Order: sequence, then structure tokens, then C-alpha cells
Amino acid sequence: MRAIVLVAAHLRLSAALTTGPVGVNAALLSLPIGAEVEGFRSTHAFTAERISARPAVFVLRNFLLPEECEVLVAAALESGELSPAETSGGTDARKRCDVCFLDGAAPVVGALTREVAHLLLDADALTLPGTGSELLNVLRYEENGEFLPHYDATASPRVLTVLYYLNGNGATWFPLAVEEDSIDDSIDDSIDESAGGVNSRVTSRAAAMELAAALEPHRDGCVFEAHSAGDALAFFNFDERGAAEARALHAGLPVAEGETKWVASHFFQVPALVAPRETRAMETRARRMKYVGEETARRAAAAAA
Ligand SMILES: O=C(O)CCC(=O)C(=O)O
Repeated sequence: MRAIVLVAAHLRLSAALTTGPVGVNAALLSLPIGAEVEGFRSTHAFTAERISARPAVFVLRNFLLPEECEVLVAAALESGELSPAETSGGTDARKRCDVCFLDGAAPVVGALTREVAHLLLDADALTLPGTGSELLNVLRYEENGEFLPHYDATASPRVLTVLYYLNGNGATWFPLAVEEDSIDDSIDDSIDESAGGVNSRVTSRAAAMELAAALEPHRDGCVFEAHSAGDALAFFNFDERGAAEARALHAGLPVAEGETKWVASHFFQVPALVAPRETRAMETRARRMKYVGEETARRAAAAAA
């Protein structure tokens, strides 16, 4: 294992850094694929390992303490707000899944948010206007529950996603992940060809989705599997130019028979690092998703009446 480079305070490496996604902490950025480092939260140590070049994906083992996981699950249950995910957020990609949202006043969430931002985001990103996190999404999947392939940053500048596996169950798949930082393959070509125009990104994302439909977990891309409660995954959704990373497509794989999967999704926005063209496209999609979300809520209400 290499020397400790992640600490719960800003740390700048003196070594020359490779280019990488916007917003990524310098210590993480310098990690080669397969290399593992030890990091420290305020209470305990964890390990970080990079498992994909593009998107930049990092496995964080033992990132949350088991008691933090228990507190988050209890807070979700006690909120009384766990409700079917199909009727929230204008997406039907989540199946057999309930969701609720915890704010910074909930136990663990406020302190965790601050620590994660300092550990995983670039120090400069923390000082930029608009940088912040969203409410913590807590997801409970039943057996066969899943989250179909999707992007996190379609309608908002979610530069960093952190997934916490709260009961040690579950797997997340990145169908288009690559170990080499190549920009010359077919997906990237389709993005380059589509450059120029708000809708072009939608087209290239659609191409990426189409490509992924022919791919399979455990054969293509990379799969992360939780080993124990408190494992986590961090990945970055925009490339070095601040353009949406088409390879950040990911899916929550179906939950095994008789199992439940608890996951919390933590989205960190850094609007100032996202390319202006991307921002305009996201605003358009956000308006469309709001409309779709309203339609979905209307239909759910009509069905319940
Ligand atoms: O449940 C999972 O494994 C993935 C969750 C996810 O993709 C998300 O919340 O964006």
C-alpha cells in the first residue's frame, strides 16, 4: 500500500498531476488504476482504490462506520417519507425501489457532507460560488429492485457522486468504463462529431445508452460490489473540459432474491467548473424533466384516487 495521501483537510501533492475530470481532489487524481491508498476521516481510516480511468471511479472501503450506516437507515425509516422512487424525480429508471431525502439537520448527514467535500473535491472547487451538496437520497431496493443505466448529471452540475452502501448489499455497474484514458474510441468520436448545439449532447448520450444496451455486467465495463456496510463509491461526471462524461453511465444491478439493498446517493454540484454549453443543455433538460415529473405525479395521484 502506498503512503497515506488522503487526509480530512486539503492536501496538495507536489508531484505533477495528470489531467482528469473537473473537481477531483488532487490526491485521488494522481492514483493509478488498481493502486490503493489509506485515507482518514475524522474518526477512522479507510482505503481508496481507483478502478476506472474514465469515468474516474474510486472504491472507498470502510468509508462509513457501521453505526453511521445504522443511523442513516434509521433516519430514513423514521422520516416516514420512504416512497416509491418511480413517482419522484421524473425518472422511471428505478424499479422496486423506495426513496427519501435527508437534509443536513439529519444525524450524520451534515458532518459527513463537509468531510466528504474536503476529502474528495479539489480544494479550489470548495471556494467556487455555487459549490454545494444536494439532500442525501436514501434508496431502499427490494429483491429484483434495480436502477437502470442512467446519468446523474443530466439536469444539474453534479460534478461528484458518492454512493454509500448502507447494509453491505448491492452492486453498481459502469458499462462504458475504461482503464485507459483513451479519447479515440467510438463513444468519444460520436461525442466529438456531435459538438456544437444544445441537443448534440442528448444525441451522444443516446448513442452511449444504445451502445450500453448491448453490453453485460461482469463482461463489459466495471462492476463494484459492496463487501460490508460502509463501503462507498465515488465518481466524477464531467471531463477535463467540463463536458459531460458519457462514460459515467451507470446502473444499480438487480438485487438478489431474498435481499434488500440500502444505498445513499450524495451529489455534489460545482456549477463553476461545468462548460457553459453544458450548463445551457442542463437547464433545458431540467425544464423538460420538471414537466415530466409533474406529469408523473399527476398520473400517480389519478391512479391513487
Ligand atoms: O443503487 C445503485 O447501485 C446505484 C444508485 C445510483 O446510480 C444513483 O443513485 O444515481
